[in-house]
Amino acid sequence: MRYTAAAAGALALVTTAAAQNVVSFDLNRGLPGLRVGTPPSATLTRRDFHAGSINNNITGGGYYVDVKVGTPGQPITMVLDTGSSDAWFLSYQADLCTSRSLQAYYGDSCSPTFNPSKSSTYAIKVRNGFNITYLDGTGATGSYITDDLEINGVTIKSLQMGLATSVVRGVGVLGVGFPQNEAAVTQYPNIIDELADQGFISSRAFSLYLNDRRANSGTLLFGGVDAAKFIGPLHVLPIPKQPTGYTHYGVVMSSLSTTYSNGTEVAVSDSLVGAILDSGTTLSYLPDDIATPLFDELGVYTDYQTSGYSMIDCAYLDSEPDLVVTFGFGNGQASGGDKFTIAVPVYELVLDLLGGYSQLTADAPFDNVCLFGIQSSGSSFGGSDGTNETTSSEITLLGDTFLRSAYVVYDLDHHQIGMAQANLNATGETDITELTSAGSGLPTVTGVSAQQTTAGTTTSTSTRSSGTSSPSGSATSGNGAGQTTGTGTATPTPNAAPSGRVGGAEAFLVVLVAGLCSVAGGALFVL
Ligand SMILES: *[C@@H]1O[C@H](CO)[C@@H](O)[C@H](O)[C@H]1NC(C)=O
Ligand SMILES: *[C@@H]1O[C@H](CO)[C@@H](O)[C@H](O)[C@H]1NC(C)=O
Ligand SMILES: *[C@@H]1O[C@H](CO)[C@@H](O)[C@H](O)[C@H]1NC(C)=O
Ligand SMILES: *[C@@H]1O[C@H](CO)[C@@H](O)[C@H](O)[C@H]1NC(C)=O
Ligand SMILES: CC(=O)N[C@H]1CO[C@H](CO)[C@@H](O)[C@@H]1O
Repeated sequence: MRYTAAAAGALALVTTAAAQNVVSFDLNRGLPGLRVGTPPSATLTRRDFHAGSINNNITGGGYYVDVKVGTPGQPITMVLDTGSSDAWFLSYQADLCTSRSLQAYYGDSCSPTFNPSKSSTYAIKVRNGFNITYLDGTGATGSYITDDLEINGVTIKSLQMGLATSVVRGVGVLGVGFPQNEAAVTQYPNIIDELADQGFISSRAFSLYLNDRRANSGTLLFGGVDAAKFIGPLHVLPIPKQPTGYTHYGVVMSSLSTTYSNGTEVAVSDSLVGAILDSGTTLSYLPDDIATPLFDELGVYTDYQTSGYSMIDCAYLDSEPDLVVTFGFGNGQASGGDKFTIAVPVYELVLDLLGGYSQLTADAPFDNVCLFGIQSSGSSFGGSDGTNETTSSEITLLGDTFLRSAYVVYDLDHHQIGMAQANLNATGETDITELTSAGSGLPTVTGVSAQQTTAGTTTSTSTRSSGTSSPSGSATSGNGAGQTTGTGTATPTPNAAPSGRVGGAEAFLVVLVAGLCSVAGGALFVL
């Protein structure tokens, strides 16, 4: 079964100090069911092509968690998604899982399914009440149920989840977003709420470390932050509130640049935009006016004719190991958060997955064609009429291709994001600080002083910490020297952005989320 690649990794326990209320487990990286079968639509419009046919295949899959549902526990694998808020999995009766013709049609088969009649703790919550639609146009419908969910030896009792009976994709989703973004008519306590309510963690917060593209697994840590896995201080960004409340993990992105090995930095953008951190999206998406100059700088070619995908010369996999794309965040003020940068090596953005798609790559101006890890949201999420449409949604989604270079703390209680450059392939002891809901924000935590396993990659990021959002948290932890030294990455000029534009950024995020709702029925998810 093609799916087995996704479920291959075993759950691995990460040891944590016994006194701490944290729940940690490994994430497995792998391929979702490949979808190279007949596309759902005979006419390959750009959007259909993107969403319905080969997207999962060429983007290389997502990050998976292995859980058990019911009593006795039935093993289930789910995609971890910070961009949505419902946990759901496949019923053993799901249409896709029971129909060979549907499997052929969607080019996918099912991961392990759930049989409610074999669980003594199962109950129906809202019959036929589950209906989620993701940004890529796919979705799932079924019933909301309650049952026990076991993750890494911790059993959450009676968690509300979706049991899908109609799906187009053979794997469920573990949404860890704000409950306000649930697909349900009536909001309910989701997995983050229940972990806190049932006393497993002291704050509705978790940390995500996806790790190097070439590593097989990352770590999801509920209720804590691990200072061994990032470099320098953990920077704090407020999550902008939306008219409907806190719905997405959005932050203010304030600059984008490229930096060459000789130290030359080329500014690509200094616009303030609202960016959504979305682990359920394998690529990253920038608005056209930021993506286009970046593409020009790196010689990225866009296939406007068929797929809309942007592609890069595979030579970048090793020709320029020190070339980085630098993402700036915050505006140094309370409204926008600490000003700092995250450096993403260009080789992390070169995805060698297009081998089977020569029809897409024939016109590229280079011989070895790789998918670029950053796409324009204009070309990818545009209309669905198959024309060379102009941008209809200028969204900024930072997916796995960005998130692998960052360590990110999602704090739902304080409405804050903590972020720092990831210490890739971190080995050895963890250095975990428990997160609590007390205080006004995330604690001050400092990671290691430098990337621990490799030389050659420019990873220094810190510029300065804003005094304005200083949290009053208690714990301080870390085993490294606090200050990073600038070794050639971009140093955004403090106060370069006029303060008045922060409002613009937030307004943009409002528009952006509203736009997404109209496209996607409220849920944000692309695989
Ligand atoms: C699910 O919601 C979508 C969008 O609102 C709607 O088009 C569809 O008919 C719904 N499906 C079911 C089974 O209710
Ligand atoms: C991380 O480990 C992988 C192999 O597991 C290796 O290919 C990669 O170069 C390492 N990355 C760093 C930054 O050390
Ligand atoms: C640094 O390298 C880039 C890319 O190779 C080149 O365009 C630029 O002119 C170089 N700058 C200096 C000062 O050598
Ligand atoms: C589509 O739009 C792009 C960007 O404006 C342009 O470069 C390209 O030539 C257009 N392609 C077609 C087929 O019109
Ligand atoms: C990542 C991945 O599995 N890519 C595959 C996509 O499909 C083509 C054609 O079947 C394969 O050659 C790739 O290996």
